[in-house]
This record gives sequence, structure tokens and C-alpha cells, in this order.
Amino acid sequence: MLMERFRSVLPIGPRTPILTLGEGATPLVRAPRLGAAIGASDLWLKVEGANPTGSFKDRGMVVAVAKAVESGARAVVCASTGNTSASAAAYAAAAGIEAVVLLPAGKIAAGKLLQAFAAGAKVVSIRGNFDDALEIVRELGAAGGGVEIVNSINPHRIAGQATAAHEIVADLGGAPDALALPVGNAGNISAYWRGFTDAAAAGASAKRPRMIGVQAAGAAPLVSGAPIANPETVATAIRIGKPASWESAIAARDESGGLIDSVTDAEILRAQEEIIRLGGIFVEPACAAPIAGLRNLIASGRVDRSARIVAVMTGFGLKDPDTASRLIGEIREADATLAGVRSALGW
Ligand code: AN7
Repeated sequence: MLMERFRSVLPIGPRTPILTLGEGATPLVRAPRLGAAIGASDLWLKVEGANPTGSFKDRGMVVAVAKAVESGARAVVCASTGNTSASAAAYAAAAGIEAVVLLPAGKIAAGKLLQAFAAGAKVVSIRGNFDDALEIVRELGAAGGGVEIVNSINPHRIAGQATAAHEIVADLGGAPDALALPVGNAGNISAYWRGFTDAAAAGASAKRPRMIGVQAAGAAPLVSGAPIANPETVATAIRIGKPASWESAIAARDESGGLIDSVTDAEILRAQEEIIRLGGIFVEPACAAPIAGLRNLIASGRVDRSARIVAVMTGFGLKDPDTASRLIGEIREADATLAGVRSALGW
């Protein structure tokens, strides 16, 4: 129950309804075999796919929807590459308000699209990309009429997402040396940095981590330094060319002595497979970006191999079954006998 546990760091007043679908308190697990594969000796995974709708978005959405209800909103609206829409649809359903989601046509992973429909959201497919959709959402929100924007430009989203940093500090007894995560619209890197900064100020951690953001090469405006008109990547979650939280992401990078790097789609797909085959955690492609990025950064000496590193696995693997279907192997057919199964296994 995120809102109750983190009441003191959230914008919760006497009239704020306490919502929950069981978000937060996600596992932080060591990944020694995965770490060895990328050259990191103390690698941990923060398993955000364990949230109720399968992504980290639930942490901020529970707060944003509660505040929308408090303010009397009749609907929440968002642009999304998929996970924000799945989360908004679920929390709006539980709160009894309408959810409207604007999605880039043809670029939403099947699981996420299904989640939005299943929860009863109104789904609008935009003939454009995420950045185009977010522009329209800003206009919809500015028009008023009881419509609350629940993208990460809503500060309640960032406040809620910052709770993940507090959980890591509590679990490890302080901040790690580095935190690595995928970067799209750049809300999450901003939220983590705020959370670690607040935890350090409160005396819960002696230090703050280096923030290591990783973008997909075809959608890496924070690496190139300029917005990208037509972002493309297999990791559709982070197919974003003009991040809304641009300045705060750069501030997180620079204040932490960190860096923002990019990886190719091939590197993303390889790392997605390694995370499940060596770490046992099945993630959607975006989550592989920080693992692929860490391999390169450790190899080139820009990240210390003995550093304690937490990589954020932001979304669950079954969100995008189409991209994962390459991992399906040969099915071994067998007669329904012990001998048949042994023979199929080659034992
Ligand atoms: C799995 O759902 O932008 O840098 O509209 O789904 O805070 O944007 C999702 C982003 C990383 C990037 N990992 O986080 C959306 C959306 C996953 C994601 C990100 C997203 P931000």
C-alpha cells in the first residue's frame, strides 16, 4: 500500500482518497549470473514488473488518480507508449472515473493494448508518435472540464515514482553506487534522483548513486542533445523523441556524476534474453537497455565493475509477446509414456 507507507513524502491531505491495487514494495534481487555475463560483480534488479499492472507506472498512477478524484475530475487522460495507459485504465476503473488514452497507431505492445481495453478505457489511436499524442493531451488538459492529465508532467506521478528509490535505500541500508534504468520521456530518472536526494537529506543514505540512463539508439535525444522527429526502436515503451522531463533528466545525470548512453536494438534483444536466461526475470525489451548499456560502460571503464549497481526492470515480459516470441523453442512431442518423454529429451 504505497500511499500509506509513503504518506510523509507524498502530497496526501485529509481529503485525499487512499487508493491501492497493491503497488510498490517490489522485489530487489541479486543477479550474480547476469552480472558475471556483463562484467558486474554486484548487480541487483529492482523488479518493477511485479506491480499490479506489470510496470513501474503504478507507483505514480495511484497518486495521480487519487489526486484527480480529490479534485473532482470526471476523467483522466494520457498519451502513452503503452504502460501508462494500462496503469491509468486500471486505477481509473478502481476509482470509478473515466480513462482516455491516446496511443501512437500500431506501436503499442499487444499486452498493454489489451490491458487498456480490458479495464474499459476509451482508446484513441493517433496517426503520429508518442510526442504528437502528448501535445494533444496537453491541449485536452488545458481545456479544463474535469479532465486531469496523468502523464509524468503531472507532478504527482513523479512523487509516487520516487518511492522506488526509498525502497532501494531501505532494502540495501543505503543507496547503491549506481542506478541504471531505461529512459524514454525521462520522468522516471527524474523521480529516482529526487527520491535518492530526499532519502539522503533525511539521513537514510550516506550517499546518492550515479544515475545511468540508457536510451535506444533510434530514440536517443538525450544522448544526441536534440529532439528526434521520427524515433524508432524495438523497445516501443521508450520510442520517444522529445522527452517532457528533458531538463530534470540532464540535471540528474550531471548532479550525480552519471551518464546517459544509448544501445542498439540488437543489443537490447540480446540483453532481454540474458536477463531471463541468466537472471530468471522476464522483462519487456525496454528493460534490457540498461543491462546492455552497463555491459558497454563496464567494458570501456566508464562504470566500475565492482560497483554496487541496481538496474530497474521497469516492465514485465508478457507485455510484449510478439517481440518475445523469438524465444519460443522447438516443442518436443512425445508419446504419453516415461520412455517417450525420455526419448524426446534425449536422456
Ligand atoms: C517499461 O507508458 O512513456 O523515461 O507512455 O514503459 O519515465 O518515460 C513508458 C515508459 C521505461 C521509460 N520502461 O520511462 C508510457 C511510457 C518502460 C516504460 C520507460 C517506459 P520514462
